[in-house]
Amino acid sequence: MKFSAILPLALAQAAAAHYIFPSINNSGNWQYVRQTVNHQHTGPIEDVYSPLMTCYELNPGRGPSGVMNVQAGSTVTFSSSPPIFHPGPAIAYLAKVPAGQSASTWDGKGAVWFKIWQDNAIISNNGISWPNMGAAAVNVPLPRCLENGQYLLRFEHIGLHSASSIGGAQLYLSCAQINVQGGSGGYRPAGMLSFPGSYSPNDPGLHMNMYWPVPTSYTAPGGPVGSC
Ligand SMILES: *[C@@H]1O[C@H](CO)[C@@H](O)[C@H](O)[C@H]1NC(C)=O
Ligand SMILES: [Cu+2]
Repeated sequence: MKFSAILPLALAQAAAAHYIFPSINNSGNWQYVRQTVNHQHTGPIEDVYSPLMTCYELNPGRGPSGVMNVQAGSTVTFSSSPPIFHPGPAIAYLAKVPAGQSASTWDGKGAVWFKIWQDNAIISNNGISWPNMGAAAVNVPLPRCLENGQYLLRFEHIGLHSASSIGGAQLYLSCAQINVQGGSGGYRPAGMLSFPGSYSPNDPGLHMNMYWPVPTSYTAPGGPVGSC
């Protein structure tokens, strides 16, 4: 009888094998990153139309007071707790905080986001994988040519293991509050995006069978990365 009591717990733990991104550059958890709804259950967003797609915030519009000073052209390192467990891309977006507003309180709504980085799939005859698999920390390079000022930095990981069903892709994300210094300016976004708004459940990067037939290419949602 004891075994039958233990088994459901083991299954529950396996089902909860998700992850959160609570800190940048080994700072305190939620010190510079807005605390997310999943900070305890660590589960994903599966409805890309959810208002939670902006920053998955527990208390929208009430971020921590911390805004990390970072240099344009340097790296921001997101921690994953536990390490990234599902196969799929990591993507980083920025949104510039409007004049007169603060990175701690701005809501990040509207077509204000642009993609600055993603890690590209590694494809072979045996299958598709991504460099972030198993990573406890992921480095996001900031472009040298950003405008100086405050931004929200939205880090997203998409678990594609169940993406053969519509709505099966699992989105894990959080937003860090940063103040960019030393930028040369002139960054050219490839497009301005909204979260929610710019992803569709039918996007080929969100609805795909990643196992079979082995994909010959992968296009992440949100369009291309911009350039200097
Ligand atoms: C953050 O960490 C990266 C290395 O992971 C380092 O290159 C960068 O300078 C750090 N930024 C700050 C503001 O400490
Ligand atoms: Cu999971």
